[in-house]
Parts: sequence; structure tokens; C-alpha cells
Amino acid sequence: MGQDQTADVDILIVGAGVTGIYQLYRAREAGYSAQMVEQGTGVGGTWYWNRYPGARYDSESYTYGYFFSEELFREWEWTEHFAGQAENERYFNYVVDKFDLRRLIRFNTKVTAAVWDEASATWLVEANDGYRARARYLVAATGVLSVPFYPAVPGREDFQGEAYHTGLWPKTPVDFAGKRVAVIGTGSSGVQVVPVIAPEVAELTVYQRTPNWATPLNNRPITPDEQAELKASFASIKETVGKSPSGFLHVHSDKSTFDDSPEDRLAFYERVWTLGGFGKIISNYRDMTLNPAANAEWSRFVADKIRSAVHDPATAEKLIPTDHGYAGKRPPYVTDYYEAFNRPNVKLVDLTQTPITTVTETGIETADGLREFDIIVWATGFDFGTGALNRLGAVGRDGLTLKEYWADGPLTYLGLMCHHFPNFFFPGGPHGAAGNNPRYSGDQSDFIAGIIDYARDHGQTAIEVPKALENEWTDMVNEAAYTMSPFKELSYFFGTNIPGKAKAFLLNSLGRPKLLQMMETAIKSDYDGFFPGPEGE
Ligand code: N01
Repeated sequence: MGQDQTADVDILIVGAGVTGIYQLYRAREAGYSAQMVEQGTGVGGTWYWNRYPGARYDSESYTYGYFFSEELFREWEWTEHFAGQAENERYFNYVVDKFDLRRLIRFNTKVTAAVWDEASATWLVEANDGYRARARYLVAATGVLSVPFYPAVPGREDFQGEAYHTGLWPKTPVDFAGKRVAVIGTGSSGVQVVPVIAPEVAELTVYQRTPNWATPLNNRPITPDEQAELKASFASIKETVGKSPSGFLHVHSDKSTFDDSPEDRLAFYERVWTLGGFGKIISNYRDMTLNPAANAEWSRFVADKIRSAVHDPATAEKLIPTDHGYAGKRPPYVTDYYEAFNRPNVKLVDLTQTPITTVTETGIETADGLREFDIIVWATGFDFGTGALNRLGAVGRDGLTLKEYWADGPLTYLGLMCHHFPNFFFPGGPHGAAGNNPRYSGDQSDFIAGIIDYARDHGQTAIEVPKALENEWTDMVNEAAYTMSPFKELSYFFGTNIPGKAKAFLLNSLGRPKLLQMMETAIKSDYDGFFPGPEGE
């Protein structure tokens, strides 16, 4: 398409990640003219941008992938229970090619503005490369972890060596061999990088402000027998993850922590320790996240594991969180993270004792002096939940920008649409998920596909959620953030990692059953109130 032309489509989807690809598939299958724009040069979203060493799923591979095609499920063979970035990226490429979606995707195209045109009930969208589109529906599948965050450390730009953010990792592999490397940040990304590069580098210095409760991912290859079992179990796996409150296969425990004797509890914890990824939460005692005494008991068990993994007792103590219990922040899952600190070339710098004062041309200066580096890895996180949506340049009814509307935190209905922004959807957005993300965003995409079909079948051109429903969902999410969710305000799930960002809960604190129940209510009522017609609200 030339610079002066405007594409005309029924549905424009922004973002070629796990959510957008499925929404595009649904749109094309339902016979709409559909187009996707993607900022990167390839598909995969998170699994396109986060190609740092060690990046891998911590949802079981086969529960993260798609379930809309049994054929796809059977023919794609994951090699590991928790597959690595390269394999995940290959999977998304395989999906778009198998279902002939690539020709609907325009790469290297970043949306800079999207303005609602009330008269035509369409969105006018502009991108950085001159692309313009008029779309009846705009679906922003832009992801919750897609805007990398760099802290405002003085001198960051002055560093003359190589510097990378984990969330914007280059396609050309970074050569770590024999280099002096700094990793700043010990969230899920930092703790994945450290053990993978530690054996290669000359020196690795890990800058930790706050330790996290990292527990074993327990990854391993999928054996041929397991592969056969997976293929034979498509229907039951699909049903289980489709109904599971978290979107995982892990089985919930019906026991509480203090139902067991101390000996039985220890044996139970040891079993939980061997489970894959999020099994540490879901299959733990059912009161582990919300009962402080139960949480402290499990946290003590994990702290002792850290002490037994790390040879130097002083380093071990620094690696044990003291400001939150297990799952007070999103816990990472790791392979040999703590063991990396037993290597003579790996050092921990505790920033609570010696804060970073400046980055210089040659290294990082903390209160106890300058350390020189060849490479700095910024594993400092993301503007979670609303970051990408607030940067979309979305302007809804009456000239209201989404950024203004959400200045005090997101206002959403089921984490997928909001009042004042007709025909605009954001599956996988804030207030949507609290578990295995693709399962939640898949539910949201199905809802969006359904309501768009309904509008088409009933001659409606504008869909807008009533303010009352948006208020109901947002209020419930905000209230339950403090009662039903284990996360504390220091978690980035409250937006508190970004200076100046409003403190507001950004996940779905009510869980998936409530999300599904409210969707069903809307569907059964024939989307009562969602088609305001020409008179508006
Ligand atoms: O980011 P984070 P992440 N000086 O925000 C530190 C998903 N994910 O990219 O805790 C020094 O968790 C900050 O310190 P503190 C997953 O959902 C999944 O690691 O604020 N340090 C923290 O240690 C995850 O939760 C996988 O004190 C500073 C770190 O940077 C999410 O992505 C793998 C600092 C940021 O941690 C984000 O993880 C990777 C400063 N000024 C990621 N500012 C899977 O396994 C910040 N930090 C699937």
C-alpha cells in the first residue's frame, strides 16, 4: 500500500503476539477483512522481543500454545516441558504459516495514533511508516509486558560498552565469552540470564535491589512416551485448562497448612518443591498465599533451600527476601540460579547497602566504588499492563484520550474494553489475567469475536460497554486486589515500579471463573446495553 492510501478493513489488530495471532485467526475465519500491524519484523510478541539468554516459558509449553486446532496440537512437538525462546518463536511462526496468516500481517509498523470517528463509527489509525487504515474494529493485542523500563540512573547513556535491555534483546547473538558483565535487576528476566551466561563470562556482577523468591522450574525434555500421551490427551488437556481457574494443569490441593503435622508438612513441601513452575503455588496448601502464618511457613522452607544452595552464608542471606513472603510479588522460576553464586567469577552487589550512584563510560559506580564492565544487561522490567495501550495514541469519543481516561489507573470491563472507546478491544490487557496468560486472553478474544459477530448479525455498527458495567468490574477488581490477590503494593502489578505512575491494580484479582461468568451473563442477555445506537449513552 502506498503512503497516500488508506486501508479499509473490518478489523485491525495491533500486535503479533500470542493473543493477536489468535484474534486474527478468528477474524479471518469469520469472514471479516482483517489486517494486523506489528512493530517488530517477526511474530511472537514477548517471544520475539525477549530473546535474551535463558528466556523460556514458565507455563508448561503445551498449556501455553493454542487449542483451537487439534491438528496443530498434535503435529507441533514441544521438546521441553518449559520451552526456550527460540522454540517458542518458531512455534508462532509455524502457526501463522500453517493457517496462512502471515500475508495479513504488516511488519515494521508501529501505531502512532488511533482516533474514533463518530460519524462513520470507525477508527482512523496511523503508523510511523506512513500506513493509514480505517477500521470498524480496533483490537490492541499489545501485551502487558511490552514496554521495557529503564530506571533513571545518572549516566546510563554515557556507558561506552555494550548495553542491552532483556525486553529489547538484539537478534544478533551477544558474545559474552570472556567479558566483564553486569546484570542489573533480579526479577524473572535477570534470574534467567544469570545462570546461563555465568559459565561463559570472565566476571559476572549481579546488582540486586530486592531479592525474589526464586524456586526451581524443574524443566526437562519431553520423553517420547510423554509426547504420545500429550497427543492422545488433547481433549482432556483442553478441557482442563479451559476450566481451570488459573489456566494451568496443576491440581489444587484441598488441604490447609496446619492440617498437617510438622513432619507431614515438610514431606508435602518437598513434594511441591519437585513440581514444575507454578505448581509451587497452585498445588501448595490452599491457604499458602493468603494466610500470613501459612505463607511464612512455606517462605521459611524456601529460605532454607536458598541457604543450602549457596555456599557463602552472607551471600545466601542477601538472596533471601525480607520485604515480602512467597508470591507477594510474581515469583520467578529458575534453573541453577542460586548455584551460580558459588562460581568464583560471580559476585552479588546488594544495592540496599551500596546503591548505584552513577553509570560511567566504563562501568557502574556504587557507594563502595567503581566496577568496570564490557557489557551491562538491564533486566529492569516493564511498564506493566497499561504501558503499551497508553502509548497507542488512542482517542475515543469526544476527543478523550485513553491516557487521560486511565490517568488514575485502568477502567475496564473484563480487562478487554472500556467506556468512551467504542469498537475498541484490548484482549490480554490490564484487569484480564491472573495465571497462564494465553488461556485468559483466549477467553477474551472469544468474547470479542462473539460480540462482533452479534453486531454484524444485528446490523449494529458501534459496540460500547455501558459505564455501569465498567464501574462494576473495575470496582470489584480494585477491592479484591487487597483480599483475593496475594500481591502486595510493592509488586509491579500495582504499577509501583514506574515513577509517577498511578498506583492501581493491573491484574484480574477476581480470577478466571468470575471473568467467564460475567462473559456468560453478557452473552445470555444478548449483550444488553452494549449497542447504544445513535443516541449514545
Ligand atoms: O522485570 P521485574 P522482569 N536499580 O519488574 C530491578 C515476565 N517474565 O523483566 O524489585 C536497581 O520483575 C527491580 O528491583 P526491585 C514475568 O511475568 C516471565 O524480570 O524493584 N534495580 C527488579 O529486580 C515477570 O514478572 C518469564 O527492587 C532496579 C528488576 O529490576 C515479568 O516478565 C521470564 C532498578 C525488574 O524485575 C517482568 O520480569 C522473564 C533500579 N533503579 C519475565 N529498577 C518467564 O519465565 C528496577 N530494578 C516466562
